[in-house]
Amino acid sequence: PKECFRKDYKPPPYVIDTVHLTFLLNEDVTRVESRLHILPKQTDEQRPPLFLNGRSDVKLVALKVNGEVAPEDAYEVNSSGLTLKSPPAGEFDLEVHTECQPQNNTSLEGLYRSGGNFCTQCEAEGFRGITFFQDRPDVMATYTTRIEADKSKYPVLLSNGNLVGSGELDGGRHFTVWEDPFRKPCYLFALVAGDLAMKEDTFKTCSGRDVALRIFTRAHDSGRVDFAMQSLKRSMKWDEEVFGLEYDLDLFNIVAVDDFNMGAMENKSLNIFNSRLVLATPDTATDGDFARIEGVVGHEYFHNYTGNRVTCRDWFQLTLKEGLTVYRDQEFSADMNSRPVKRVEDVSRLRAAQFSEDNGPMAHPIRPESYIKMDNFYTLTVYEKGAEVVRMYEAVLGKEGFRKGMDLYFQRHDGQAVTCDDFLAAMADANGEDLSALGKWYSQAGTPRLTVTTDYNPSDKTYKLRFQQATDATPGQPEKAAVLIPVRLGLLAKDGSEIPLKLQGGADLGTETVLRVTEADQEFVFQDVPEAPVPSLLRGFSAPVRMTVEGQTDEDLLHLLAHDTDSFNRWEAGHVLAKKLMLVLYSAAKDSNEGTLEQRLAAAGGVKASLVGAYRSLLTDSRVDGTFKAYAISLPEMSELIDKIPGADPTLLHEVREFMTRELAQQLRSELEAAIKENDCVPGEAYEFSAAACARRALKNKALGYLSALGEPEVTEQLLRRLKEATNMTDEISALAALDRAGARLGGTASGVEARTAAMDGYYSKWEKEPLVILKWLALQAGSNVPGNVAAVKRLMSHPAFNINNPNNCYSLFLGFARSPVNFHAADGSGYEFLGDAVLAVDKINHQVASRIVGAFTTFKQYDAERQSMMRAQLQRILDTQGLSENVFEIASKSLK
Ligand code: BAL
Ligand code: ZN
Repeated sequence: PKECFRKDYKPPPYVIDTVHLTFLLNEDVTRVESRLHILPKQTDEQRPPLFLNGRSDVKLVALKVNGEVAPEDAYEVNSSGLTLKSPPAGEFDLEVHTECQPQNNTSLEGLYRSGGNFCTQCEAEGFRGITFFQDRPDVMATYTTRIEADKSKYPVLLSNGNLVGSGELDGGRHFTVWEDPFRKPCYLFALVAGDLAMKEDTFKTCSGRDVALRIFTRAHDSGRVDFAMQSLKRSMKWDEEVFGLEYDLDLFNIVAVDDFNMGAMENKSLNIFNSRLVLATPDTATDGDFARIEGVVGHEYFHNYTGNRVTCRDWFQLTLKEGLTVYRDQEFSADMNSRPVKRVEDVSRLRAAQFSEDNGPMAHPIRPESYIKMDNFYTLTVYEKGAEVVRMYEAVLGKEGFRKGMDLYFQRHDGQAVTCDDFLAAMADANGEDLSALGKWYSQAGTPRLTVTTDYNPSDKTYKLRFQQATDATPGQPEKAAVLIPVRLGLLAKDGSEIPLKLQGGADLGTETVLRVTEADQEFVFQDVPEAPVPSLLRGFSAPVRMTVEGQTDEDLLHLLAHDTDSFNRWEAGHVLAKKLMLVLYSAAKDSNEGTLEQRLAAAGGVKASLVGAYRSLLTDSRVDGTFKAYAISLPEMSELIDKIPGADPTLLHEVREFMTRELAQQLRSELEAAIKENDCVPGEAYEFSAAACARRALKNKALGYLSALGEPEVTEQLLRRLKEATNMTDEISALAALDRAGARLGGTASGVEARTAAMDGYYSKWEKEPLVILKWLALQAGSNVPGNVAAVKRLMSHPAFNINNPNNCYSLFLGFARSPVNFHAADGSGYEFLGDAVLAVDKINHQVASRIVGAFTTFKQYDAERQSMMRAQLQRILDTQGLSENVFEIASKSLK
């Protein structure tokens, strides 16, 4: 396979100015006629051949140059594209007629079928699966699209832009014509044809224009789009208010499809969504689902400017649009709901998953240097770390400075395909700042470690903070430079108040400031500090680093937990406290073989009174939001700790976590029961997706989750009753998950296991006609820690509810399974073998989905020697398989390097 490098970028030799597409959609063979008006960039003498990317399942049936059929020796076609050897002088028209069979396209890239309808997915390089084209984002053209199809089967025919024509054709067929006035790269092209129901609304923009908003679904789903529609309207308003960005066409369409590799796609004015991110009613979707729908609807809408109007020059720049748009959707969700909760969620996700990506064989900078398959770089690093990098501009420049930078970015680059450097330059120039130190975040992989030492001098009342930063080597990058780390901070006095900040020889800074740490080793000295403070550092997680504060005591953490004005750092203090204890208990469990695990952990001191006390005070603090409380009493995820445990045993770590959960449940029982009572549903109460209502459900269900870990029959009975009586999916699935946990706790004993089985069966009978609801059931069973569950998961593969061709099914079952520390990491290797088989089976159908599954093996270096070798063996087995896709090859081969 060929690797592409960022350093090899060359501008396209030809400009495609206009594209006229005609789709003749049929059940067997679909014909695509493309007419391109092409402008050369060089003089006629220097004209190079014109290469258009293609794919082997797209068959060329005719090629015309300036209206004349091209002789066969004028061009060459192979599996990667078409070369026109000597393009004519000056501007010219090229007509490319092709045939394809969307009904056989299981890759779900290019033109394919889902649920009997036609749809497309072109990002990153799917357009070449529709027709031969310069398939790269810096070729921006205007598109006119005519679609012809059978009218009864496909009454709805959609593409980008405005509808400019429609009519009847012979043989029961009809057509529509769409014109998109905005230049766009081909990855933003979209087409949908199908029998779809439509819900319509309007949005009046800030300049008074009415925009028609339409959401298309299959008929039986049309009652589930109200929330997505409201989210869209809120997004449109928010972008006007916060960034001054007004929607630019009179129509905005969203189509929900069941078979979709990604979450959603921002095609110009015709967003296509995975149905799980559009359809929601309280009985079928959880609070988490509602929040994700709001965030993703916002995300795709925000791309209209950050991605579509200003796009990427090449795919190495993907974070330019994705990091920025994730930052924008995070801010939107924070403004719509609880800002502190949103920040805790985003940071938790980053640390649980992106940090391990940054620490593994696929580590790459947010702007990668090379790829074999671009699809493999739609990663947490490009998206989530990319968003953190954007957030650092905000930390350094302030909200106003950030907005000035955004304004200049659009002013300079509207209608262009640009680079991350252009973004940095706009931010810097708009603020008259040298931001070159931020530039290193684009080119350097790995998570910097920031070590902080503090020193208070009572005699001269100075307080010294020393920051040392280092980044571990990552594949291909042995040496690392220091990066700019904005450290937002405050200093707390003994009474919990904030100490005014003044750097030596500097101005008063109020009670919070952002220090710019740029050196490998750097000191800052504050003056007039009346007493030894407790520092509150990296407030709001102002940089994506792993921070260690030397000498930080449990008392310091409890002080921050009680008094910090920064809610993120309050949460963080409890989190650090729990992490420290979990590591101590893990070592105790690992280092001794005497007695049962329970006895060893108890002998090591069990769960410390300080943590119990901290959680108790949080639970009973009436000022704290319920969702925030639920997060604050959540023990750290395994993936967050594993970095600190060389050669970790994931199953043992899981057992330690379960032990801590049980201990906390026992010791906090009365507080947990009170939280359930106080936050329980009021009979007859209607579901509401509001921060307050979500907070009540979150805390109640967290408390129930804790109690379920005890595996007591009374709790199980209560959960069964709750499962039956639940009036919304949040409560229903929480009860089911808690029953699963209780079942796992009880291992082979009858009551818990029976209750779990009965609950799973009951849920299936209730929801078997609702594929999205069944996804949760698949994921719960697949991810269960009931010992020996791999056999049950294998059986699920032949359950009528499971369809291996559907990405959501694969994500629920296979990625769900990979989340089980007990079964994926089973000591006998059965879990690894099962997942290896899954990768190979799925790779025959859908390369992108297979490469996401193989990703589960890339963390092998974190585990003990036996598991490492078994995981490596699976990667090797996969790599040795004939006919492997480039997608899976890239991940497996880079992992084994
Ligand atoms: N552009 C791919 C889907 C998304 O990030 O919105
Ligand atoms: Zn995006």
